[in-house]
Amino acid sequence: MKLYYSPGACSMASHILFNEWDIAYTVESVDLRTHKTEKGEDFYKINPKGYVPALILDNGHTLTENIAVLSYLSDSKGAVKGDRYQFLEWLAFISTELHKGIGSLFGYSNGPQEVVQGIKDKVAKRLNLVNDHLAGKEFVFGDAFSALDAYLVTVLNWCPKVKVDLSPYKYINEYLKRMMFRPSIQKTLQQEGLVK
Ligand SMILES: N[C@@H](CCC(=O)N[C@@H](CS)C(=O)NCC(=O)O)C(=O)O
Repeated sequence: MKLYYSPGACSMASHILFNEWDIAYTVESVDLRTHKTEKGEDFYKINPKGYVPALILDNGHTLTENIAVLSYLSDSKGAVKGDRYQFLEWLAFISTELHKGIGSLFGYSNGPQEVVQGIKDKVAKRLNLVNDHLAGKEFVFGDAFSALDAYLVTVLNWCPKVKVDLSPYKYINEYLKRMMFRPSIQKTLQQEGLVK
């Protein structure tokens, strides 16, 4: 399998899973401003959508969209342990509410303050739900690390950069601290050049 990624972007969730589950993989980075890959290819020719993640499967097919890519990786490892629909519910929530909510703040750093505040207020409501959910839990879903943790850690990692204050969320902070000790996460952060 080959993953097209950009350092620290949502594609990092898949990268974490490769390391967590010892999946054989290669990666190639994409410059999301020029849409050129590390090898100088036009990324639009690989993924006409122009965004990461794009996962090239061993059968040559290209899979995009985090919900599909993370479900595929989870299924290939038989890693959805528990109610599949609850798993999908969380995956959709992280993708459409958190990823798209927090992620949209990157584009608005100099945007109108009322727009920025409106997005932040909505994100805060979603983070409150996550915080309550994590009370007394080690992982987002069930009793093992899953794609949901890989994805949640990836999007929470953006918060300081877009000035979303995580200090009010006790359980999220404790969770993040634990997750940051995880070898698969440390390794991925290093491979993507985000820590030394
Ligand atoms: N709907 C896609 C969105 C993926 C996405 O937002 N990718 C961002 C990085 S986190 C990106 O590549 N943005 C560059 C662009 O849109 O051109 C998914 O859920 O996988």
